Amino acid sequence: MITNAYLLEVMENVKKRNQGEPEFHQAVAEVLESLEPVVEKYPEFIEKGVIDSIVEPERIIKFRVPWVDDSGKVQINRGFRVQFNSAIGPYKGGLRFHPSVNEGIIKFLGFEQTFKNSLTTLPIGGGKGGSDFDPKGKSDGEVMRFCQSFMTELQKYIGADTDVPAGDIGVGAREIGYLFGQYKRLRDEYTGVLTGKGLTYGGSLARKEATGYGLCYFTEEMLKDSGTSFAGKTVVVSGSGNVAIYATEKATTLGAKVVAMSDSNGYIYDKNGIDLAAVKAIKEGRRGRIKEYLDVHPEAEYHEGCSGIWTVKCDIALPCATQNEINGESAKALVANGVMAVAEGANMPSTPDAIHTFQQAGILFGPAKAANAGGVATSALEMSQNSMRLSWSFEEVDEKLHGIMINIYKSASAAAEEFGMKGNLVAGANIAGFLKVARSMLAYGVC
Ligand code: NDP
Ligand code: 2IT
Repeated sequence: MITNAYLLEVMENVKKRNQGEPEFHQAVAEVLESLEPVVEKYPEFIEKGVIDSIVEPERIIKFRVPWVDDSGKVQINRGFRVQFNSAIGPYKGGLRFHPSVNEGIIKFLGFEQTFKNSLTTLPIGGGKGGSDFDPKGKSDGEVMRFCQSFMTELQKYIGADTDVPAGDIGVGAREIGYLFGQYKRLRDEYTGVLTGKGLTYGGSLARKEATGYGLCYFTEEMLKDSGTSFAGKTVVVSGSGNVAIYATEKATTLGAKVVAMSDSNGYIYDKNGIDLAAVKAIKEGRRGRIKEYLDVHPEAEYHEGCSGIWTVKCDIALPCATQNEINGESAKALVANGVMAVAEGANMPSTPDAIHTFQQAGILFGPAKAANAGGVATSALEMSQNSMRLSWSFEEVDEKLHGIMINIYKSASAAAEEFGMKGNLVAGANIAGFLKVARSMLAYGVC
């Protein structure tokens, strides 16, 4: 709960000016609450307008995306790019293609991205974009025509030193290929304007793995501080996309057994441990449904509905699907089943109620901004390699990623302790991420 009168007023203004955008309100409320002790110590952040400014995106771009489907019919989607904050570097953040996308969702993601990117210590500002286009069930040709139309408009606003998009839900290697190809064609330049590119055209080794691996590196640090590790632990991972697959891979390498994964239709439970090669074949290979796991492993179980996955008993839960996928009730079920750590691979997957439940129960909780920052950190490493026109080995990038995740854990822990909330990584990540951005904004004067 926010109690500071000024911050309460800022929150009321955000609600008034951004009506009908509950996810954005949720993201802002959490950060403002964490900042109470910060503005007490540094009143200049209020006096110089930094707080008022940081909740307002620098620029919102919204556009029509017309494309022609396989039957010859014209389809119209909406495209968005929210350039939230460029205080510490060019806007950086993914593109999400999902039917649920709207301005409020992109705003919440861009806002969170600003603090996440700051935590990486790399010079990247915050942005996010996407469309309500649904790639599910579309042919490659349809996805290509959509991506080309989307980029035809977006290219006016982005650039390697201005704004560098990447993937998110529904945007993977295939989409980035179509988007980069169209940018190159229209602008006649070959620069690192997108990250998550294919390895033959400027992509970085280990970018594909980075969010999931980084999530496990972060979780490992949380566990280490409590005198334990992944070894021998039972893990539940929601989702079965990019983040979920590589979180499962790394958790397994670190000695854990992942017993459940999901998609938006349902979840699989395999008491013997998930066969990740089978999941990759279904999801990365043929874009199938998680239910098809049973074709290869009939001894496993499939349950309709994705939220049931939180009733599976586990030591560690890694939500890697989407926002608000763990509500208060699911959090209670996890706690009742003895979960010891929850770390967020997805953006804002836990509702405020769920976070409260975990914190009250004394469970280790790694918030998204910190725990899933490995993806964007490695994107920034891809930008560096593109600028230098060279490429690092997988091991080099992975080692840098590992170091960055350890450092994020340390700075979030240290900030929590410094501001009197030891062990509260939600507050610690918000504060540590905020300070670098806010100090830069102060340096610029009114901005
Ligand atoms: P993908 O598109 O690769 O996978 C998304 C997965 O989540 C799929 O299994 C999908 O199931 C499931 N999912 C999506 N929407 C819903 C929903 N409304 N309810 C239930 N399940 C859903 O995306 P990513 O793995 O890239 O992204 C997953 C999360 O991680 C997102 O929150 C994203 O913002 C976050 N993230 C991603 C990063 C990256 O580098 N890619 C970096 C940091 C965070 P289905 O196939 O049925 O839709
Ligand atoms: O939410 C995220 O951090 C991402 N989707 C990755 C963004 C990026 O620019 O790599």
